[in-house]
Order: sequence, then C-alpha cells, then structure tokens
Amino acid sequence: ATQFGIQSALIQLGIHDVNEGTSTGTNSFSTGAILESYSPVDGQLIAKVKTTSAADYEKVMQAATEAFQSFRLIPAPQRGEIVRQFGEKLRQNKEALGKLVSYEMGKSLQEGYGEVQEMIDICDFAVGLSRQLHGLTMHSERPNHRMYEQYHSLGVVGIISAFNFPVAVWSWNAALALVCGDVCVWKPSEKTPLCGIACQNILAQVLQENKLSEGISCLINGDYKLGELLTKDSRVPLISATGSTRMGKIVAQTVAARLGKSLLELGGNNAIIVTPDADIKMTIIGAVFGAVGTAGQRCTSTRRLIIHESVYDKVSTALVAAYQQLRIGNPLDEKNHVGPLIDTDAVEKYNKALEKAVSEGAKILVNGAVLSGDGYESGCYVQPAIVEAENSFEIVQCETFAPILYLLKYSGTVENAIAIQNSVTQGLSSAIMTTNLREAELFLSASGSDCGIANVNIGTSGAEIGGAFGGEKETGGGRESGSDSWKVYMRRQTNTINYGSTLPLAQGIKFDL
Ligand code: UN1
Repeated sequence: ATQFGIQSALIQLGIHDVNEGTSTGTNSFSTGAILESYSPVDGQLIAKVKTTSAADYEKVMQAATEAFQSFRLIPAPQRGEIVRQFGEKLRQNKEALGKLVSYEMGKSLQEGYGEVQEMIDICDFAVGLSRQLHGLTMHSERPNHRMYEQYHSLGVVGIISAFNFPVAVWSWNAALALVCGDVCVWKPSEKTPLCGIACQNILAQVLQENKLSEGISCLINGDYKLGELLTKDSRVPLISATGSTRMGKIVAQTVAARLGKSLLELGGNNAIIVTPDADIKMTIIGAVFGAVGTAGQRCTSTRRLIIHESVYDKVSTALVAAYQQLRIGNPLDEKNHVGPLIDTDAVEKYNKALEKAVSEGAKILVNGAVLSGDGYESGCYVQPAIVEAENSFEIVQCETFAPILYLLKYSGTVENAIAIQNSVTQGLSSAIMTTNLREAELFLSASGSDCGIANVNIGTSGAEIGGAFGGEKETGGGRESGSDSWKVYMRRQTNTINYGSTLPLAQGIKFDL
C-alpha cells in the first residue's frame, strides 16, 4: 500500500484510523462490528471500518428524515450550487479517489480516474438540471381553468450500489436526488466500504461549508441485513439498487410489498453483432475493451460476440492475437491492461463457468488460468479467456462477472443475429459492428435489439452519463443518470385551478343543487 501513493491518498480522503476502524461518515453513527477491507491488488488489509448497527441505522434515518424537512425548501438552483461545489471537490480529489477505487476494487488506474470523471460529469449535468425540473402545462377542457403539473421532492432515497462501480453509480443517484431536493442514505457494497467513506467525507465537507446538515447525505456500511432494513423501511419512498438479478428480485418484492418505488439496474448479458461489413479493426478494439476492461466486471461488459460465418475465422484469429498482447497485473501500474477480480469467490465462479462451458461442449480458444507467483499473491488475477460456444448453452445464458468471452456464429441475414442477441433473459447493452446502413437501422428499430442500450460501431460498455442508463427484462427496467431519469426522484403533482365564478365539472357532468 505504500507503493503508488495509496497511503497519502487514504489520508487525503480522511481515512485515518485504519487499524481502529474508520467511522462510517463523519456523523459517526457507526458502532457496529468491524469490517475489514482487503485489496484484491496485493491481498493487503487496507483499513478497518466500523459498520452501522440497527440502532445506528435508526439514528441515521432520523437525521435523514429531519434533514429532508428543510432541504426540500431550498430552491432547486441553490441545491444545484451545492452539487456544483461537490463537483469542484471531486476535481481536487480526482487523483486520490481514482487511486483508492483502483486499489480497493482492482480496476485499472485509468478506469479509476474515469469513474471519478463520470462523477464530475454527472455533477455538471445535475447543476444544469437544477434549473430545468420542468413540468408541462395543459389546456383544461373547462372554461376559466388552468391545469399544469409540477415536480416536488420525494423524500429519503435509499441507494444500494455494487463493488464494480464503487463511486460513480452512487453519484449518478446522489447528484440527481440532491438537486431534486431529496436526501440520500447510501449502502455501498461491503467489498468496497472505503470508497463509500471517501465519497461521504468529500460531500460532508461541502455540506459543512454550507452549514447544512449531514443528514442530507448519509452513509451506512454493513452486509445484506442492513440493506434489508433500508428496503423494508416505509420512510424510504425510493430504493435505487444496482447489482445482481438475484438481489434485484428480492429488493423489488420487498419494496413492492410496501408499494414503494424501486429503480433497478441489474445484470447484463451484452453482445456485439459482427456483420460481414464490419470494420474489423474497430471491432477488435471494441470487443477486447468490452470483454477484458474492468476484468469483465462491468454490467455492460461484452460477454458474447455474434459473428457472421463469413468473417468468423478472420475475427477469431485477430482476437486471439490481441489477447496474446494483454498484460495482466497490478492495475495501479499503467502498463497493465487487466487487473484482478474482486476476490477469490469471483475467481471460483470464473473457474466454474469455464468448466461448465467445456462440459457443455465448448471449445476453448484462449485458455483461462488463475495466475500465481510474483505480483499475483492475492490469488485474484486470472487470464481472460475466449470460448467458442452455442447460445443455447446454459452457461452462455448466465452472467459471469469475469473476463470470459463467448464466440457464437450466425449465418444468413442480420435478423438471425438479432434473434440470438435477444434470446437471453437480460437486456442491458448491445452493439452492432457494421458499415451497412440497412443493418444498422434494423438493429435499432422496433424489431431490433431489445436492450436499454443499443450502439452502432461502439462496444457495449463505456456509456456517457448524458443518456439514460439501464435495461429491460431481468436487467430491471430502471433508468439512471442522464436524459429524464431525474423524474423518478420526484413526485409529480397535477394542479387544476378554477379562476371563474362557477363550478363546471369535467366530462360535462351536470350536478345542480
Ligand atoms: C455498471 O457496470 O454498473 O457504461 C455501470 C459503462 C459505465 C457504467 C457501467 N459508464 O460501462
């Protein structure tokens, strides 16, 4: 940890009591059991964290609900000013926070910085939005009536985030929720609690400087039981959860049972269709980054390549050659392309998936392996694998959070490829590589990709914050980040005003007394 400036990054981010247990948030409602955070980079203990007990949770929720009463009264553009200042602080802390993301989660340093850049971008977006929380006005069917709608703050937003984007996904939710006048309670993944503490410390500074209550943004650390408290809590009108489909189904049912709202961003099984007219060079770059970037641990990672038989050999040969160039190792060292998986459980799942693929009849084109020896002591580094498979294999239908790329062959027209692409339970991201306008437009049409994200001549991962992010089917249907995703963080009210001196009824109903 002394290498690559991690120690000074931790200090800059306010993570001091590494041995006693760093508090969860500066409001210190954290008296629960100690959680240890180990780095998948070198297997070292980074710091200990004091988790949130059930009693602490109650205090946090009281602080949040109380803070909401006044925060919702602050004009939206002034709330935007708070988010602007938060974006400024993120710019100042980009290097330290990016390093911590890389060290605690294991993604490459460039991707760690990229994640903080996504946070800065969403802050900028939210600042503009704070003056554009528009409703519509409608023409009333009654004389001397005016009708319009307005958006009001919703309340406490519960945010449950995953280890793979330990800071950005929270910020997509928090930046929008804050300009919308909501307060947030965030439960980060128990695999990346320090990233949560670092973000909380940065935002808490901004709140303090503006003499605002820290209840506006709260952090809770702990395991799924803490998540359960949050999802069952009727004081939380919206739960935004990112993670596995298994988790999402539990969250959705729990929140629905109390008729709360949920915003779900769950698993993907993302494919790139490679047509006979594809630009092969672009295809290889997009596919390799999509499959091995973040060690295959993005929701948007490329899992399947659906390649036309006429270009199959050319593409697979080029891919195998590209995989030979990959450097696997310490992600803080910028010469490496691929870092570790998050933990040894993930390594186990990677091994099991490869075994299952072989047992179903797959042919391995680039061997998977768990790396050992110098620099690989954490046991979390694996060799990205390429596997020739059939879409019908059970393992191809599942999302394995690891760098395993399945090559599938199609023949005939692009409709056949689209049918293969859509025949999985997930519906997050998709792409087509083609220079043929007809194929590209068909892919984006009503009979094309069934995913929330559909790209042309771009891979499946690396979306910008300006668009709505999310997907269909078992991906959960939620939309976060750009476009009009903000609407889910507010409650809509329809207002009709009669400025006449009679009371005409809608639908022409007569009711005379
Ligand atoms: C995720 O994996 O949960 O499009 C989010 C991307 C990133 C976000 C991924 N901007 O890959």
